[in-house]
Amino acid sequence: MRLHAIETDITRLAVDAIVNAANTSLLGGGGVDGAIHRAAGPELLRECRTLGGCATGDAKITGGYRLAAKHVIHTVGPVWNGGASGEPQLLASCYRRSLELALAHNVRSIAFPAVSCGVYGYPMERAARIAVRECSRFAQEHDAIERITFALFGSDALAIYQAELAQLTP
Ligand code: AR6
Repeated sequence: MRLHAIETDITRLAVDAIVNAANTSLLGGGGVDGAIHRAAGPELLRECRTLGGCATGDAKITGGYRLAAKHVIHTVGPVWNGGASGEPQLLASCYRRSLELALAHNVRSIAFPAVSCGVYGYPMERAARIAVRECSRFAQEHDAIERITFALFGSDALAIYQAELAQLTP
């Protein structure tokens, strides 16, 4: 399977790119964003300052600096507000835009956290369905993306993603 889910700290993964669940400023924050900036070192923030922020649903790419990953793809997920404010479309766009950037930068292995599922409050089941659907579609259309890892915190998140992945037809 080119798509798989594991329970891990995403900052430890030696993949071509890890995805950051950032905010529109791209200047750091808590959660996975804080962990990525701590592990990558201050050079990451320096590069982020040059990017002019990022719109919700879009993504931007930087170097990985002190991370094992070569690149960080910063995407901005929607804040959950009940689901009728375009949240599903914006979250789907995060995955697609991240994968388009990956393709453009010869990234063959990429790891995603559960974008929007922390302080942004997106329900994990709904987010996992979108993440798996978008990544699966993209991988089918683009052979250059060899491996997509969902790097998750907690056994509950892992079980939810594994249930989604199990529904994909081989
Ligand atoms: N590795 C993998 N997953 C992680 C890690 C890690 N090291 N740390 C947290 N998670 P969140 P959001 C999980 O809140 O909801 C930031 O302040 C976490 O358990 O990091 O998109 C940004 O600057 C959760 O399941 O991102 C924004 O302001 C998931 O990653 C805002 O938070 C995402 O949680 C973005 O909120």
